Amino acid sequence: MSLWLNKLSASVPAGLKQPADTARFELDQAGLIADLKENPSMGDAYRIEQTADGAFTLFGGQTGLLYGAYRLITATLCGEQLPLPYASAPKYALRMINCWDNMDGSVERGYAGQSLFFEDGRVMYSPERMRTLGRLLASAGLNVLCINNVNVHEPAQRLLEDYLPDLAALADLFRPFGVRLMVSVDFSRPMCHGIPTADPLDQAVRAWWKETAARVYAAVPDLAGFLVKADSEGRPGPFTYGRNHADGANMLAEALKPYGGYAVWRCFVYNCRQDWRDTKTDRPKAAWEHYAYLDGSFADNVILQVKHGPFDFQVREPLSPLLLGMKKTKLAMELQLAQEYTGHQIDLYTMIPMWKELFGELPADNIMSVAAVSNLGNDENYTGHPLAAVNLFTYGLLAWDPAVDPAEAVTRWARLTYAFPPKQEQTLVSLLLKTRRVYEKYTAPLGIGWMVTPHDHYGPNPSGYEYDLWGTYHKANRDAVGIDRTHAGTGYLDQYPEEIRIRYENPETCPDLYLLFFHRLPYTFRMKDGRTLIQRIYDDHFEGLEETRAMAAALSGLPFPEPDASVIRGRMDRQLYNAREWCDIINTFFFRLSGIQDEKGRTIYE
Ligand code: GCV
Repeated sequence: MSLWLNKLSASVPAGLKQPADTARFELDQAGLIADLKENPSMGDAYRIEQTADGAFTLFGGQTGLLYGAYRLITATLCGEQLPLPYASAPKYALRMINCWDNMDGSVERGYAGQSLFFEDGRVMYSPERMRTLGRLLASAGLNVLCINNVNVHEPAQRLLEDYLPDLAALADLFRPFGVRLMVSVDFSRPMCHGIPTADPLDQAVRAWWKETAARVYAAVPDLAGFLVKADSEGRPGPFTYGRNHADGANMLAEALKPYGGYAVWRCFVYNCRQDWRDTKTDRPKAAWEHYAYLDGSFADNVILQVKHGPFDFQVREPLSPLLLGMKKTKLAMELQLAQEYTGHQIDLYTMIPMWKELFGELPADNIMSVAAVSNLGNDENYTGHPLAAVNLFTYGLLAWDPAVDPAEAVTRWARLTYAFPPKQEQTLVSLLLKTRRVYEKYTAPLGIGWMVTPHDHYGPNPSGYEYDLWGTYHKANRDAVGIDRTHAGTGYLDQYPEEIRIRYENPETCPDLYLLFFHRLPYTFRMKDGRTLIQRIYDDHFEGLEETRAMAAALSGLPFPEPDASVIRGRMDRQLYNAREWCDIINTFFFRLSGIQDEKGRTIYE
């Protein structure tokens, strides 16, 4: 098994309590240290200086020393020359991983085996693997781990009750790595304790949450807070009581405030029982409609966690307008490392090129955190596909410094993990950086999304969600495809600031890759390069398949060690099959509807 950690040092000895001890150990291993200077006011930040004899002095808070140590060691192992003195501080305060792990051991949208934390309704884990995970997270700069699914099912509610000692023991394991735990909570939980309501303005409910917080923080004093999915896909929430989401979030924030905890409140709220005949409702508009008017009414320890796009982690979505519009509220952008719609950790899909586009558009001030749905599980290599680990590592790097260069980040991961000779490293890095575009080419075209197999979300089914309840329609007919989301259409684009609206509203100037997200267009629409829309769809799909074949050939020439080599080969075979299915099914779907031939005469099935 290859992990980027393997070369950082041997395992961390048991019994370490403080991040600084871990840092000292790492530095001793590398033999680089002259001195560690702890300065609590520096927090996660650090500074590296070099003495005349070449040894290093590291300055930082406890966690700063840890991050500085990892930076120094990775730079040394990667042959990077850090410009000295070197100072660094994270852009985002909470750099979170959200696990969607259930207590029966399953992982919702998990593609790397079973849960690392739970089994058979109990908290159950290997302490050794927890320490490895702690080091994986810390070495990537990540500092919050929410261990249970946002869909909180029995018995996960009891993590704050009879399982609290287990939670405390787990928190002890992660503390040396500067990783604080977080727990997803069930908004209706007071009702299981003799209170007839979960109304956030009810005094008994508020008192119950305060008592709960007091008990929880007595056991886990550094818990990062509670994560909440409310009024979303059947989860309970304040709407039942005629209250809004500020009422709900502020109630939890009040309970957490004395302990420095955050109420992290997800904004994934939409009508998931939509009638496909209803043309008035447009799902991407939902989050804005539920939250934008509440801007300024959230407590200062509430963080609204917003998915990066207005739908749900599709290959291409514009940045959610909520992330741009709520200037008086603390926000976190939510990403998904788990490849739910992007190939299930079977198909290669390196996310950093996509994230760079998103981070590049985020406003500077009120986005104080980032969260990513975990791609981890109890598979030996933690991420199912060994190359999916690049997403965990580079997410951490970007969460620390969104200015990081994608090629540099992927190279750092590749060098630490495999240490290939330069030419082969270059092949691997450029291949990984291409994977997102390749996947995008052979799947749903030009921002339309959703043409996946319903529920499972792997493989093509162009009309699978067309007459369903989820509000995800493309309305392809014999002439045209897509939804008009401009002012003249559903009005979704009106939720954006002027400069962004202008970028997308005219199909003549809208970037090609977003065309079918924002517009309904005839197949004969002329793209900027003169091709018709239908020809562009055919071309992309054939290219995507060809490029997958080329990637398979390139990968097979790389010297991966076992067992990675076999896993990579096996998954690539499955990706080749998937890419061909997508290519042929999407092309056939549009050909049958439009009757328009491929200009290049390639095989499209009747
Ligand atoms: C955890 C999508 C996924 C669900 C997930 C949900 C969410 O609908 O398919 O599995 O539930 O998003 O983000 O809450």
